Amino acid sequence: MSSPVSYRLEGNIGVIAVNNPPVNALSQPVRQGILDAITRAQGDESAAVLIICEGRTFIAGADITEFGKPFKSPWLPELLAAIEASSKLVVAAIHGTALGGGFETALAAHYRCAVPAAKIGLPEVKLGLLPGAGGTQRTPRLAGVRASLDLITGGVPISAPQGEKLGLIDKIVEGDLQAAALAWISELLANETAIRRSSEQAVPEFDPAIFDEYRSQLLKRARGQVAPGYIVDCIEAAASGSFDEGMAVEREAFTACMESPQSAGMRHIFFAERQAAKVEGLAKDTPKRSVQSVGVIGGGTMGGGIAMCFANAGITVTMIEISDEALQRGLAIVDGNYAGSVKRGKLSEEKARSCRGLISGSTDYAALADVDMVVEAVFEDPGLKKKIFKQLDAICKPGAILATNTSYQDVDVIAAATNRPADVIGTHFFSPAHIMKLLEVVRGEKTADDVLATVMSLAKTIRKVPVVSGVCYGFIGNRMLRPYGKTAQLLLLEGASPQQIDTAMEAWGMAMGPLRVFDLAGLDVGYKARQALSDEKKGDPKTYRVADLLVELGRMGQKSGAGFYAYDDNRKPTPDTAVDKLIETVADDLGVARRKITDEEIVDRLISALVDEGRKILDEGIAQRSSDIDVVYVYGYGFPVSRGGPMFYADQN
Ligand code: T1G
Repeated sequence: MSSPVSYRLEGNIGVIAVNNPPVNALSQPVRQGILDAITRAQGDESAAVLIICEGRTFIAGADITEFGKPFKSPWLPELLAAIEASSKLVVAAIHGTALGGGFETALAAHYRCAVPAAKIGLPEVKLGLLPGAGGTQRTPRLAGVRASLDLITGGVPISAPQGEKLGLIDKIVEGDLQAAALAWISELLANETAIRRSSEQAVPEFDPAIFDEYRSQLLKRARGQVAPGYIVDCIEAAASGSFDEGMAVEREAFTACMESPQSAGMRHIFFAERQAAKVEGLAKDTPKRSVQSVGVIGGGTMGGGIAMCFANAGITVTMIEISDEALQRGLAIVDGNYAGSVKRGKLSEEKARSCRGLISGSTDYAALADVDMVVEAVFEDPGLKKKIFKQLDAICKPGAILATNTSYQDVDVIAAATNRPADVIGTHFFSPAHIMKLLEVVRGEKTADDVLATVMSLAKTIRKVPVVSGVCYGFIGNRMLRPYGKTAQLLLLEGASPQQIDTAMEAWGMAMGPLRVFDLAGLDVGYKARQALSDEKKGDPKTYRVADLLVELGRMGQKSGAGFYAYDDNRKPTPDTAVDKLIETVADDLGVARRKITDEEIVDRLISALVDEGRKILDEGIAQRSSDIDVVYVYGYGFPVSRGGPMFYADQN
């Protein structure tokens, strides 16, 4: 099999070209090919060496698929040492995203050039790792301590121009990268530019207090994560000792992270997210419909957020409301969200203005006659949804995709209200829709393949993480939330307080404990749903009596200032003895003996409730694969990514 790395002379410059699609990952053949090429260059007539990549990006990292398997030489740090030791000038030319081991390879070169649109970064921390090939040692020597701490503990790529400002990129080149890089190398040679090895540079001056300052910051920002602390240790070693000593510290820290369950969980989610975007049995080349304009029915919190998702991706949006007053309220929600995004630095003023300019409104469905897709986002009233879909069926052009943003309703029943069930699909966004990344794509019985393929692709365009679900009550996430919530109610009656349950789950890693989640969502939501059910359908009163009594006392949760907790004006939760007394009374009424319950039991029973329902969802074919369920819970329900999702966690423990 031919090597993914080629070597040739362009004049007096040796060109090492990597061609390992899709992202030029540093697989063993790539590492071997680069090593062979740099070794060959030492003895040939080249005066300098260029490392460049074909395809869409410079090397995007070590080959993550090799992790956890027996190691095969050459070892990346050794390869990078050979590049840096080259007796001939070595230049890396960057396009696309030079990430992780890819950027470490560029750092081992003596100089780096990049096109303006290129990005560089060391995102290993997002995999529960740290740069394991000198990134924690070379970066501080070029960019200084603080920038390195920010770049490596944050793991967020930066632009090439930002990299140039930090001293990580030496030249931004325009036009054809290879031609510009070769011209620049010739210039360097003509100027007899000295070889500069980053490992030999001294770390620029820094305040030694920065390391402990950073460690205390991480206690909050990276709660429970292992890798960030190690990263600080490595950068501190770079700043206080020799390169070789620092490399030894980095090696030990990298091994510790690689062997951690956290990294296994985070790597699992990395691949699970990409796997979820693939629909079994759907041909990769299924034609997709063009979606350049979208209608959003409903200008509430969800409708406003959904409108922004599309506008932020450059798609024009028409928001429909029942009256001008409701429409103005809806557009005001959008304005408020954009102002918030600008205030938080998520969007520039200019970007916010251009996106907002793509959203218009109407109270007349006729405004939707030419849109390519409609997302219905009214409240969960099945009769109203069916009425709306009848109207859409009559008004929208043939081929328009009709999507419902329902959390629970039967998409097939909604589709049956139209004469075009093949064009109907569920798109379950999560609140706040312009921030939450998960999108459950609910495939109806008659949903056409091209409609599904279009929406799965569109999800990526609007920067969502799509997961396909079949039709059932609550789809994947909310269906699993029901036994989870019921178990929480039982634990309350059996003796655990709301704050004990929530504190135990948040200490375990959940972003928010179950009772705080229900207070946030509103206890009246479940109450209304239960009112529509017969006693038999409601199930065991132990699983809902407390919540119902709270609602009947006007305690709907955060929105009413009290639910399982009392809330101050800033919505800060405080345990409420009135709730404790109510729980005790209900336990007594229902004959539930109370006892001391350990945090371990709380975690075990609540996670088991999720996993057991997840297994049923898999058995029924509602979810395609167990890793899809993990993606749903990590991206939609605050499950800790370091534990890999409920199904992965259950398999590991
Ligand atoms: N290894 C193996 N496969 C990878 C890969 C990698 N590093 N990165 C991407 N892929 C696959 C991915 O699974 C998908 O496969 C396809 O490429 C397209 O990816 C020693 C230890 C580069 C920004 O963390 O962030 O280096 O599904 O869908 O949206 O210190 O991929 O098509 O079969 O994501 O255009 C550090 C991870 C590794 C970068 C492109 N590097 N990758 O995004 O495409 S650890 C990373 C990404 C390391 C060193 C350490 C993104 C991307 P398939 P995609 P994209």
